[in-house]
Amino acid sequence: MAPQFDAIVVGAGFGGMGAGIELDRLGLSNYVILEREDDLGGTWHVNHYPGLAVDIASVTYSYSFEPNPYWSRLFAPGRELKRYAGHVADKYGLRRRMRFGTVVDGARWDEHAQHWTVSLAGGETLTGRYLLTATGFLSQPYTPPFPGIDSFAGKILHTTAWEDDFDLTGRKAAVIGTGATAVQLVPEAAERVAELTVFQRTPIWVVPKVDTPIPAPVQQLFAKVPAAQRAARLANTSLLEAIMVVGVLHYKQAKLLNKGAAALAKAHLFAQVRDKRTREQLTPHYDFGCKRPTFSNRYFKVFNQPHVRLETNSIERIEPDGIVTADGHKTEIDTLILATGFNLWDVNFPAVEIIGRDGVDLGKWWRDNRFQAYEGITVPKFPNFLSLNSPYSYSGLSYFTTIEAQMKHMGRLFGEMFRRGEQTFEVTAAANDRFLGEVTDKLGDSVFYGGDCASARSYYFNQHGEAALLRPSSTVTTHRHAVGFPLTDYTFGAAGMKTPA
Ligand code: NA7
Repeated sequence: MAPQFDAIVVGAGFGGMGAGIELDRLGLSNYVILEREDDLGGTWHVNHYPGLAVDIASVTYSYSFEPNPYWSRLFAPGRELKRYAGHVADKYGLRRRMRFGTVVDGARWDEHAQHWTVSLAGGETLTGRYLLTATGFLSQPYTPPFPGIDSFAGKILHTTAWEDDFDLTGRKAAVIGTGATAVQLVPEAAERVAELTVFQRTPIWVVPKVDTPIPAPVQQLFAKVPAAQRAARLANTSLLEAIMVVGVLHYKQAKLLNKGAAALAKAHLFAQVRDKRTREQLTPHYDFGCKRPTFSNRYFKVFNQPHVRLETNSIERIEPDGIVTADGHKTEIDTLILATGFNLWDVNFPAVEIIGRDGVDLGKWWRDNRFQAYEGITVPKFPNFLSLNSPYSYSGLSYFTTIEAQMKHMGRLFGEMFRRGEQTFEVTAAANDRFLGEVTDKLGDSVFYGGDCASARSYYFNQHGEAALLRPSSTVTTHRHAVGFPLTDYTFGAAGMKTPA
């Protein structure tokens, strides 16, 4: 029996939208994009806390084939990213394929019918020949189980569930967490509240942000002469690439560049914070790049203000009117802001239950073996399945580098399958093992293994201490592989797959 859809895509963020555009290009136009939220845009729909902006320059953080000449700043505010997502969805006819408020419970490969059966919360099931999960890396918000948090009598806000009409004016607030989100939010919150305490467990490397408005004449130039924006993109992407490839992935060969980045961040801190003890507390004791560094010209300065305090003692419990730290001190608050990030490794790989051939459960398999995916996109025993947010898939600093490489991988894979007149594909175990071996070897040169990451508490590392998120390749190499991987790395079939070698 034919499945209802050519393909089922899970997630209507930039990854899922890229997949939809590629499916159309391949002629697989009968697809549906399932989204648990009430609108498209993924991260840029869910997050709308004050100060939200992209932290990769906007000329690079966008689809290369759909440049937006009208970014208002070098680093566009979050609402412009959300608007851009809406523009892309309309232009490429994606919105009519999207089903919002649709929570996927799980997906199971039907060996007999050679298609995927996707179960939705509420009991409905859908069938699709191909399954593509684009559920993001940072999509499962994390609230630490602080003792007493349920007893808190004031307002609790997680940064992923911001209430736009909640007024911070005059509040006695705490922000827990000092990741990239807090670095954006804290200066905004400090402007409004009466008192602010920032609870830091691990300091973050922060370098100066070279950010300016993009004047209207430049926007018009980008609109009239797309080559000008392409040149700006190339220049920015090359810079990011140098930082990533040389400073992070080739740490062993280029320690000096890595140390230079740390020195820049330290000089920035020295220039911005007057109090020596506060400076010491804000200084990381792990190498630059072990966890996601960020940019800001406003974050450090906040700690000079008399109504802002940095708290570095660990949180022991939360009471109805405050937070008690391990030294016994209680900070009285009426507003608790959780900038505590996301859970990647326990609940996000994969974000929904995926059962492949022979009843193999992807999450269990990853946890019992190692987190792995061939070219960061396919997994043995999971026919006709593309996992777009896989271990070792993230390449380059801009997520669009990864998205577009994966679109190219899809193009080559489906192109070959069609050429053979087949309908199913599965990566071989041998190809998967080879890829895992290669990335493991190459990561030996990276700051993750060569540097000192002991105190970083970085989400790049999984529960086994493996840095299994980033692909240790340059953007150029990743894209070359996407259009040139050996076709023999896959087996193809019509009905009734053969077990791959
Ligand atoms: P992150 O980078 O995961 O940051 C979460 C922060 O919350 C981080 O400072 C954590 O400290 C802190 N945290 C988490 N649990 C606790 C507990 N139990 N006690 C104290 N502090 C805690 O998430 P973000 O939202 O800031 O950024 C996510 C990405 O968005 C970012 O990397 C960019 O790519 C954009 P820790 O460091 O674990 O000690």
